[in-house]
Amino acid sequence: AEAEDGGPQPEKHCGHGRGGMGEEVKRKEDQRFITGRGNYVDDIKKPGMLHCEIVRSPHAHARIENIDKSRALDVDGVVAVLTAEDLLEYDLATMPTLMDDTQDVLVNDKVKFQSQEVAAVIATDRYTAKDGAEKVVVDYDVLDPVVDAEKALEDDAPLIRDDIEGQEDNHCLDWETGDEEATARVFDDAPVTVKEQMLYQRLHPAPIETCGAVGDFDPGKDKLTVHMTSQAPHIHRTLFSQVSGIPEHKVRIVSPDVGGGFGNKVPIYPGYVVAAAASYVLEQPVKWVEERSENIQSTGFARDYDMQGELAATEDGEILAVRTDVLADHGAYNAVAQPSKFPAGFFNIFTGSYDVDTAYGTLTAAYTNTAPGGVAYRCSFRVTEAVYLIERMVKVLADELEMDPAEIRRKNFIQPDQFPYESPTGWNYDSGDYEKALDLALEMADYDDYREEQQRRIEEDADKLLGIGISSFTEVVGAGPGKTCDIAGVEMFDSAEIRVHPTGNATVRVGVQTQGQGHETTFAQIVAEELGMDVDDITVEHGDTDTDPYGLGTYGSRSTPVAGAAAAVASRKVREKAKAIAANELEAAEADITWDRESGEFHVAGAPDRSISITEIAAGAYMNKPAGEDPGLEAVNYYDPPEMTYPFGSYIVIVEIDRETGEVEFEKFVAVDDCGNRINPMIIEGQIHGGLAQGIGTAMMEHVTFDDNGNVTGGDFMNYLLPTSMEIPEFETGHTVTPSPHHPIGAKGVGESPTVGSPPAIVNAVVDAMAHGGISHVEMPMTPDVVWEKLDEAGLAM
Ligand code: MCN
Ligand code: CUM
Repeated sequence: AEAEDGGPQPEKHCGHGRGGMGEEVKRKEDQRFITGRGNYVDDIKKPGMLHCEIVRSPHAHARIENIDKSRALDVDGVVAVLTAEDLLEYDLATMPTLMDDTQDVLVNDKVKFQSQEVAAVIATDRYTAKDGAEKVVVDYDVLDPVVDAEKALEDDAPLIRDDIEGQEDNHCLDWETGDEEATARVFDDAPVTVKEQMLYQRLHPAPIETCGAVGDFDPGKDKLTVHMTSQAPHIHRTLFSQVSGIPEHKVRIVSPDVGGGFGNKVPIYPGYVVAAAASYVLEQPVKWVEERSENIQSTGFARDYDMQGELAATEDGEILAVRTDVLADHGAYNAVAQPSKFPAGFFNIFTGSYDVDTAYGTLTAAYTNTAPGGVAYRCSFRVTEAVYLIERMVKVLADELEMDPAEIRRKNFIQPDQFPYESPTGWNYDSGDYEKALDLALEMADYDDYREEQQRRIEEDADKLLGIGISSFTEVVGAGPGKTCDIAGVEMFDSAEIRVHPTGNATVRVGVQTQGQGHETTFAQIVAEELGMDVDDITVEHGDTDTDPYGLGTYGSRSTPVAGAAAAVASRKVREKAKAIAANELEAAEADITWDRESGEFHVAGAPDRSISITEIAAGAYMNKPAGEDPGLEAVNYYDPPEMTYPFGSYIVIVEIDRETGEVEFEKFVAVDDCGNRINPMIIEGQIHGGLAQGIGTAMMEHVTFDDNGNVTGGDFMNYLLPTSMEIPEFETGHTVTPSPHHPIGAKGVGESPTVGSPPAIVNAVVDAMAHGGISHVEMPMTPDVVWEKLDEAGLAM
């Protein structure tokens, strides 16, 4: 799919003032967002619309003995109370998860986590629905819960999944990758080995907008429309159709403006199904929107990987092998949202940016009495965990060998001429120049000066310690290809459709769905670049399965690598057709017509003054088409990527630690990213700032916790702490450009890089400050009390 002119060149701002690739076009969508004119699910109002409130279990593990609806039904304005029994009639009591498990829509027999959905109250307004929900009487036989993955696998642990035939314990799945024997041999013979245990704690994506849906069954048309907070409307339509038995062309999913997704809006939740089912049963629209605590307590969480990392190395710091063993908490169901053939997501790339020949990884996952999930939150399907593991381990090794952590990275990096590079777990990295990114970051961070300052403070026994942390991460984004990546059997491709209208402007429809990433701007920029049009003459639409081409949705930073490629290829198809019309209009032979990227016009070879733009050609396509050509000027492309893309970066974090309080302050925060050719540098910068803030939240504050009775103790914003502008330092961002060789415009994804790359840099910085006291690891979130205990352990507390 190479353009005849080779496509945009790296680092060349080739927007030519029309808002194409590389220009800092202001986000088109922001006008409506900042003037309060966005249209979110909760803004949708339909005549006769009813409201749904879900009754949730206060217990983490309990058998339901009886549900008494009568008092709720007595409440004025309550229209219906639905339980599993009612849904069974329609075969809707359970739903498949994205990993082929079966989850109760409403609990049929046994509650498996606190806040699980037990009944739904439908009423004329939300307050009445809530009043009704309080009057549903549920008798529970409370059982012992287990909320810890390790305890869940002990012999005497209560069995959670007695609904699965033959299931005798809480074991969910095993996974392995790499070569066990070869790795063991290297470890046996290695001059140096290091080992560390680290928990990547349970997080929640916590988007500003919680999840919600408006189900609207139209008996006249026999059609179900569901407006819902969805990162993947098309696959959700397919699943809705499969579960409900309503033919797919009679189901329409609309994802309107979405107030942040971060992975939280990839799975299907019981609330969506209940709203749709209730509207089907009652033949009236039904809205369900969850509250904050419902969102944190019941929808897809992130991480919860307890990882052991090991490195084998030479005395001078050459890494010989990587080994890891993970205990994963999957919650009550296996509801991880990731390509179905990858039970541990893309954790496979745990050898990171380093040229290591030998590696082996194993994972055991357990069921616990906690909400199901395990993917979301800017993670590229477990790459976050993989990057944390390897970047932490490299620091551990550097400290063991008393080597500079920048130096040890440089020594082990995969070199630019080694790409395409196959990792020891069989993954093919497309391109990279890791040393260049690290060097730029070191320079921006005044690395050497800070190292001296750090030493000075140690010698002077200063009140505040200085720590310098590095992370040189490699990401993998842009799933498919379809042959290896699928969601519920549907291959992971993506799509774009372009229609150039008679008056010379265009509508572009894509199979992905923005939640704040600025797609209405950046997809228009790709098309503007490829067709020489002005970005303002292009409208991007998405999120409506009735009109958009099928696509797999936005997550895993796949929109640019996959749908972005589709937009470029579709543009080139339009250009191909436009060429014939240009020849006709310019009264020249088609063979003499060339495309000039600079002017964005077709030219007649040898006659530079004879040129024509797509805008002018559009009229010709409808009003003066050449003989033998079909009318119209449009194209569609379904793009199955040949490979994923591997963005990377180097982050350097410098912290000050107060020896009296354990408080950590950011002195400097440098982020150098490489996402190949850049579409909109300003949007990239915004993505990086947001992602770094979330990385800080991860490292310093966020943790979904439980008590022994299975109560969620970190289930609201009083207890689940998100960083605000007060906790976020100034970021210094930089970039290098290493284009993806297989992507039509050389672009890689970037949306998740900052959240993937920053937590290990932050932890490495805090560890670095205390390394002279013998500290090799600090668990996240690194709240002041956690840090102070480590200071105390190292004899550094004051
Ligand atoms: N971009 C660019 N040039 C590149 C790469 C990307 O200009 N070389 C632009 C894109 O055109 C797009 C944005 O950067 O406008 C992010 O692109 P990409 O990396 O392809 O990621 P996606 O669009 O697929 O977004 C998904 C990613 C994920 S998985 C999470 S989680 C996340 C994130 O984006 N959720 C977000 N960023 C978010 N930002 C906001 N505001 N809200 C969310 O919910
Ligand atoms: Cu992994 S969070 Mo994003 O993929 O939607």
